[in-house]
Amino acid sequence: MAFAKSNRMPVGALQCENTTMHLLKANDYVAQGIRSKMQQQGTLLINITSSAGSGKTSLMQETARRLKDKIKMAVLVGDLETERDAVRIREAGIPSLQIVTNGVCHLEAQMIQQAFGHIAVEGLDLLFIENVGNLVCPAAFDLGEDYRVTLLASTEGDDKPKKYPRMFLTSELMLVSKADLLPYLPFSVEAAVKDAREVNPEIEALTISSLNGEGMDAWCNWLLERIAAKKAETLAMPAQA
Ligand SMILES: Nc1nc2c(ncn2[C@@H]2O[C@H](COP(=O)(O)OP(=O)(O)OP(=O)(O)O)[C@@H](O)[C@H]2O)c(=O)[nH]1
Ligand SMILES: [Mg+2]
Repeated sequence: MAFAKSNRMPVGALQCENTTMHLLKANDYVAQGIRSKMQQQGTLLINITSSAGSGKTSLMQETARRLKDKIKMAVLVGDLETERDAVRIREAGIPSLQIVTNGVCHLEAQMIQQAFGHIAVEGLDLLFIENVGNLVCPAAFDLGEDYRVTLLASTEGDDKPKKYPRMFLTSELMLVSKADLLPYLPFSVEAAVKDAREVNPEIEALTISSLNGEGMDAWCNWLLERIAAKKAETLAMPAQA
């Protein structure tokens, strides 16, 4: 007897759950290797996440313009297709490598590991990973980062932290981006920060605009403080035999 569509169980749900567990265990193992490599060389690793189009690449370009003469930095950037973001970042004056995921909606640690064979990361003070634009899947994959920074654009609506809680739960900093548009939109920064802190009481928040420069000094200082702390940690480590 045929079942009504609404009564059908999702096929394969349990198998999917197990597969994901194994995949994530393998991912975490590789991520730990990346973390220890970055620790050895004193490079701060930041994973930048957000929905598609929230301003990640624009932020990478603007950060490069402001910091490239002070520190050594590079960006790995993930997208389903095209080299466009890496080209934009290189035009801002720093090395960038595009990781084309061929349809995969997030970056995995093994992709970062492979990328290390194609871009010089030794001696960097700061390495950004611009993740694929997606507030869901990238939240599950540790890339060995020191900090996860999530952009929430004023154009997306202030209700997103509770709707996509895992991303905000696993982030240390939320950047409310496209702040130059706030006067024209029904977006409350206060409501977004309140929601994000109900999900993750520890999350820090800054309001930024890559277009008019608002909040960029605070963002660059946030980075420079953490770069200095990472260097100090590496210097304090016992020398390798
Ligand atoms: N008004 C305004 N527009 C911005 C700002 N930052 C980025 N944009 C615009 O938003 C659009 C998307 O910006 P991107 O930097 O490409 O966003 P993204 O998050 O890298 O996009 P994906 O990599 O495709 O997920 C572009 O048209 C940018 O010009 C900003 O601060 N203010
Ligand atoms: Mg981008």
